[in-house]
Amino acid sequence: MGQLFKVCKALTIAGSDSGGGAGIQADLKTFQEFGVFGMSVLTAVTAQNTTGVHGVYPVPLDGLEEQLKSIGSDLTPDAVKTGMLFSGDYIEKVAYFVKKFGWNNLVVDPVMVAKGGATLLGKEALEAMHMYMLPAAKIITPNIPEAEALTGIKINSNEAKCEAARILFDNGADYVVIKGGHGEDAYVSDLVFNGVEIWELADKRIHTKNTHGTGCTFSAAIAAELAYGKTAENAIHSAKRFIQTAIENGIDVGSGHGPVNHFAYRRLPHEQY
Ligand code: PXL
Repeated sequence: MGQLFKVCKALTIAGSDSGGGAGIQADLKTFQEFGVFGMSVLTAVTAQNTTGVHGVYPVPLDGLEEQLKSIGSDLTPDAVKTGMLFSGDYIEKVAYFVKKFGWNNLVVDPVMVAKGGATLLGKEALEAMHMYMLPAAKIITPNIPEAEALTGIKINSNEAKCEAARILFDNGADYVVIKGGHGEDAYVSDLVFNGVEIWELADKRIHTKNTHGTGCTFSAAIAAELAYGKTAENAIHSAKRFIQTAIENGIDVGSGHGPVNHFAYRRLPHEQY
């Protein structure tokens, strides 16, 4: 007779990236690397490769609902992350079931635009993000353009970044992580705020075009660590190490913006980083 193992479980609610670098695919690969059992609820399918997004096809809203119920009625995730939520209706639906099933260990990656500029969340959905997702979030992980869109603040100084973090915290997230990847400095500095303390996580900027899936992978790594019962602080720190290694060891597939390397952290000898 086979043995049965108890495992920690994480759920991603996001879009599919046929190219395998971002979205659901990045999330499941990341969960697997952390040894967490991964589950997925799809909001939309993108037709995509390393050269860009060639089409976005939403899953029907009742299909989204059935997926959420299927997970909630049986599988009890230890942590949940959201990525591409597509539109306000989809956000409302997701938030309703997150609350109904008591999924409190929630990481919200407020995905809005793909690297090539394709819209993954309509502007009209910002209101729903504020009303439903931010209050439900344990951790929110916007990049600078997303933090600007969510707060209406132009982030052109450190003070503005802190101000944006405070607004997002006041909106209901327990931890705000504003990622610094979109800057130009030699160091990428992510700002973390928990309502009491504000601190920065810095590491050297890697000059590479292979950064596709960075945001998805980072938030999935946080969710994986939360699924193990790690504190938010420890989960964020560990995810930062994971994504730094994944960017440093990007993989060479496709002719455009290649993906980060999801298996680098586990497979490379640790002396290398
Ligand atoms: O990285 C943001 C993102 C999230 N989800 C899906 C995507 C992308 C970027 O391309 O395709 C499905």
